[in-house]
Amino acid sequence: MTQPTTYRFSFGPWNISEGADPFGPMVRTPYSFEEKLDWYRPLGFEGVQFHDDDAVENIDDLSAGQVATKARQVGKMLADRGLTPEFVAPRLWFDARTVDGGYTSNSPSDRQYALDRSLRTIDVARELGTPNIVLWLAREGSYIRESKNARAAYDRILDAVNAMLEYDKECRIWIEPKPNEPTDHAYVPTIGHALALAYRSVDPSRVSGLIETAHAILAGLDPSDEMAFALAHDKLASVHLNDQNGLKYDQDKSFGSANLRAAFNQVRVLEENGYGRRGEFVGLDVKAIRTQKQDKSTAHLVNSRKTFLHLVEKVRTFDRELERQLIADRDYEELDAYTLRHLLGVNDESLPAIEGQREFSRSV
Ligand code: 3MF
Ligand code: MG
Repeated sequence: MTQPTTYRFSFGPWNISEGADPFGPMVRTPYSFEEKLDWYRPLGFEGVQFHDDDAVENIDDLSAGQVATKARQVGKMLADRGLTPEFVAPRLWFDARTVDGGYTSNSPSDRQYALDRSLRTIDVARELGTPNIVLWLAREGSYIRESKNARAAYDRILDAVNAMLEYDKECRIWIEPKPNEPTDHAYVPTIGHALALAYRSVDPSRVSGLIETAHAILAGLDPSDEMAFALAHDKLASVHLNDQNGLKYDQDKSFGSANLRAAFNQVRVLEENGYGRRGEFVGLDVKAIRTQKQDKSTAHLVNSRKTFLHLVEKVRTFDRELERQLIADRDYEELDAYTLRHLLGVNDESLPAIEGQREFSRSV
């Protein structure tokens, strides 16, 4: 029998946030980057996810040499704490030159900025000690359909991916699809789109996907099925587990908070397909809710990690023989009911003990 997977967890420094939203300011004071790094191990996390400027502040104002020096220093800060850099993502949605998008901007000089910045991100990743680059294509979309040529946009995204692959023969690109927000519609909304781009690239073996629960839900899709699709292509490089209560702004709720059963199914698909056995991290892209007090700024991370591990236990204790029988009998109604009982941690025998139910069972 193969050993059970020991899961490793990761998050990014932005996941310890201060509660600002479009309607109000911060409600907690920021912790320094070093303070955040000090928390990883005690909270049960080993992997650190970065935006390029999480690692190297003011990256656009520094020379290539300065960027490399700073990134090496951060790499040392990680090593000192027993932490692993998981990936670096170019933050292509903040600068004035990315107002109309990065790779798909209508301005050639802005597109050039986006590419230059992405190559700089690869330098940061190399110095930090990871080959992995995440592309969350934040503004690669439009608010007004007629303002951009969607067909050209796909070519431009592909050109950027290819230029990155050619710039560094070791780097790996993980596309994190999201269907909307901040743009109206994004050009790479689902994992299917991301992997189609991967196969068209100059080196498909180095391009794969990162699936975020909330992003799949916003696309109207089941996150576990999206994960299964990527796993079937051996292209699930990482995950951003969280939760999302319907079609709203991107909520980044704690994992399992809105739909425990969907969370169970994500864990099920990961566990059944050996996700994590080759070192893949369980990433949690969860946000502290605005009402949290300062000293509880990390509870959402701890809770999400615990929920994941409880659900691993639920997957491992699922009655496989019963499942096999019910599927063979095509009794999906009972499979549904068994799944709910299993998640509730109850069995049918416990029902008569509930007052009122006793009356009910006697009367029928
Ligand atoms: C946006 C996201 C982002 C990305 C991050 C890394 C704030 O919806 O999920 O997190 O995950 O920028 O690519
Ligand atoms: Mg994310």
